[in-house]
Amino acid sequence: MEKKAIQQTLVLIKPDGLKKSLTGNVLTRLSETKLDIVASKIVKVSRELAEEHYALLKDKPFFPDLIKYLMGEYHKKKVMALVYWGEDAIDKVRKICGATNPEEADSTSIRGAYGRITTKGVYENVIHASTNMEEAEREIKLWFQPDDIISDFYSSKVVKETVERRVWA
Ligand code: IDP
Ligand code: MG
Repeated sequence: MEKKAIQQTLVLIKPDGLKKSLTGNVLTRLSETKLDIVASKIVKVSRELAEEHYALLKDKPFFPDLIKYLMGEYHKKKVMALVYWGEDAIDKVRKICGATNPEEADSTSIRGAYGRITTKGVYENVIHASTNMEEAEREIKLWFQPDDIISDFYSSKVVKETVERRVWA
């Protein structure tokens, strides 16, 4: 049998998922994959981050609404970001997510079970998952810094910086 690749993939539980209290359900579904979670955090998504994340879709007619959706303007201003790691991670996670259009997604998939299309035509489909290894690398590096991830799959370096940052008072 062909050897399956060890991969990492970015998962986002989108603002509709958080608003509808679906975090537990989504994580339970994803746990069926037996993949490892190697990073996770709650993020307040800026316009820059949303636009960078969906940069490949910037010419689509639904892009402005998609950015507002990811920023949480229709739900809650937060997203849960995770990195899953393991054998065939990208396809395993995409399969449980289901098709992009929640009306077409298999009803046993996360998007089929919990997604909807709004009257404005936005696909509120609860979850994002990377489509291929290049996209996964770009997206993981966009959402996480090296020290946020407990596994070293991308090379990193140490730099000395004097930047202002917030610390506990
Ligand atoms: P994916 O999330 O299944 O990878 P993409 O084509 O990368 O699908 O689209 C990113 C997101 O943009 C989708 O998850 C969905 O929220 C939204 N989207 C994609 N296609 C449409 C569309 O035709 N109308 C409205 N929203 C869309
Ligand atoms: Mg995509």
